[in-house]
Amino acid sequence: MKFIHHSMLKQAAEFQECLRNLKRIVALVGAGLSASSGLPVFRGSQGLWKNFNMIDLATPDAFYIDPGLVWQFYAWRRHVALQAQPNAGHKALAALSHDKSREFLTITQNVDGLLARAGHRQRQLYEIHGSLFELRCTSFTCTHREKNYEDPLTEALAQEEEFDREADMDTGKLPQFTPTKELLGEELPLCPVCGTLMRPGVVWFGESLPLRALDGIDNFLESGPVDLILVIGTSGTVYPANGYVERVRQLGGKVAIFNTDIEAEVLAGQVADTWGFQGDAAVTLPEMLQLDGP
Ligand code: BJW
Ligand code: ZN
Repeated sequence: MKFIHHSMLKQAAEFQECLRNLKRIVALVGAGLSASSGLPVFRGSQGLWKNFNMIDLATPDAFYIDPGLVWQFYAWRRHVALQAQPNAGHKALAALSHDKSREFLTITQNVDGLLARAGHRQRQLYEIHGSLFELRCTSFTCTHREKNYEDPLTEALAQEEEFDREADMDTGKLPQFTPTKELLGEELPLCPVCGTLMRPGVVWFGESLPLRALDGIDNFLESGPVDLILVIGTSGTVYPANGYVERVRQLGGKVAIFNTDIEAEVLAGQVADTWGFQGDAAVTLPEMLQLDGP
């Protein structure tokens, strides 16, 4: 539609004009930023793993009931993330984190480690939902936690051979649903200190977020005006991450949304102090931050 196209160009020009003078910037990142690196998002038709709902698996209850199932889910996520490469969107944020003329902070809900691998400055990167590559002991009396990039984590957690779409199409084979195997305690990651079952170092529903990260973010928000929040590839459904958008608005900051799916009013430029850039964030973000070339 011509109208939308025109409005998008207008928003882009206005955003880039404004961006020059915006000195304190926050980015709030969600699964959509890693989508074009091949990592699935949580909500919507894609948010499935072997017919299980990804949201249901990211809970303490699921782990309590069937740690083997939940570990297979996370082993698969680790495997996919390790195979994936950071995209131009990750790199654009990484570049912004090195821009000495601004104060910048990224709050990421993603646990895939791709922003760090893109070279984002660690001190300005807050992984508020933890990391796929951190493991911690589930014993109440043991404090062991470790960084771990091994793939597979244990022999039993090795990924089955992936379905070779092209080869199998040639032979007329159909993809088959593999029932998830039952795993016993000894086949899962165990604590090297006390032998208890370990768990992924991520934040599940009902769990509290890492206090150090929340404090670091609060410090930034309280130590001066915030000019802009970039809201990238997130459905904004999860508390407390979603609260940062309103907080920045209340501090007088503007909002720029990068998503494949944006409300019509935002696209039409009818929401005050809000820009919307519809499309793959790996394309729109580097374009709007103008960091993709000379
Ligand atoms: C693209 C794109 C492309 C696609 N380019 N864009 C009522 C009952 C019980 C609890 C609560 C309640 N009300 C509130 C709560 C608290 C709860 C909560 O928020 N629940 C709501 C869902 C209702 N929050 C918590 O429990 C948090 N803890 C907490 O609050 O503690 C205190 C407390 C305890 C108990 C009660 C109340 C308070 C913890 C939240 C932890 C969330 N954890 C997960 C799993 C992490 C580990 C893992 O990765 O496995 O975090 S859930 C999952 O959602 C994951 C994500 O980080 C998070 C956000 O998802 P995200 O990133 O937004 O992804 P999607 O899929 O939702 O959206 C993708 C977006 O990208 C879409 O918009 C697409 O359009 C877009 N997109 N492709 C650009 N190429
Ligand atoms: Zn232990």
